[in-house]
Amino acid sequence: MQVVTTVRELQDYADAERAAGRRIALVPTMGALHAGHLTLVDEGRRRADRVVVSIFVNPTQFNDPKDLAAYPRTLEADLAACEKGGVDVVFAPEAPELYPDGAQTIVELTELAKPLCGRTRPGHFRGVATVVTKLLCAAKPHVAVFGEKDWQQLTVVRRMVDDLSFDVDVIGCETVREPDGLALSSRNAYLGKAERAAAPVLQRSLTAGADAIATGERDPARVLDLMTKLIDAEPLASLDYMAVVDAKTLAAVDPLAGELRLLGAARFGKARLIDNVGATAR
Ligand code: PAJ
Repeated sequence: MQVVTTVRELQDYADAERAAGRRIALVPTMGALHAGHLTLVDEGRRRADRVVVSIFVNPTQFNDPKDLAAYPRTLEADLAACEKGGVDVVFAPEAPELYPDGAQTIVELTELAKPLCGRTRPGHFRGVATVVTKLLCAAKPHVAVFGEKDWQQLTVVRRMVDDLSFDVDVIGCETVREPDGLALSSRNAYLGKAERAAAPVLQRSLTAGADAIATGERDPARVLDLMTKLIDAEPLASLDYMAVVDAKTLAAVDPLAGELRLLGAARFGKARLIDNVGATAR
């Protein structure tokens, strides 16, 4: 496994692999790798000949400097996990490599970045879209693999790739969960014992909403009310948002119809956790 830190080296690698007729998969991450990230690596290996994992705690997507400072950095363990997972190249640049002095180009989505996490985290998706653009230009992948865990991010990336005609297939992978339903997340490390025990309420409430839709509920307000009440009943949870929206456009749907996504965010102590599940209303 190679570790490269400059865009030039990664582009040279990509050019050589492409010239040899090999397909490249990119798995963008911020490190602190867990089993969720590693399923993306597995998917990349299934779909390409070479897997590149980027590890970069992207400063521009953190709207809170304290959150950026506290974000777990575990490069040694991450490299070992990548090696074990069959990764070919880890791209681990320092910030000035991706944001050189004088950089002023940003990528911004006008609508998809506004609701849900965009409301609580202004500028977050601008940072995500900008860094993912840079990573695609650096790794020149045939496929880029993302988790459904960050549904709005996946939606933003798909839209951006279409809008900018990036020649890459975006693949979404199912959320990997703990046995009690909690979605794996680097931020779970912030949970105290009682908060950890309380945190699965987020997935339980989303699933309760999806079940209501599956059994015929078509009023989004009633689904929202049901989900919100479950979160409110957990004293250690503080609700950020709950929503039921069109899975692709993230727009409100009333009455509920078609492919839907139920998304939620809540704080448990220092950790702000997000999750989502799908539902279909026919
Ligand atoms: P990060 O939070 O490190 O996540 C990297 C990728 O792993 C994302 O595509 C995310 O959706 C996926 N992922 C996280 N937890 C998962 C789980 N439990 N199951 C399946 N996939 C999971 O998302 C980012 O980094 C950044 O915003 C990034 C795209 C790298 C841009 O900086």
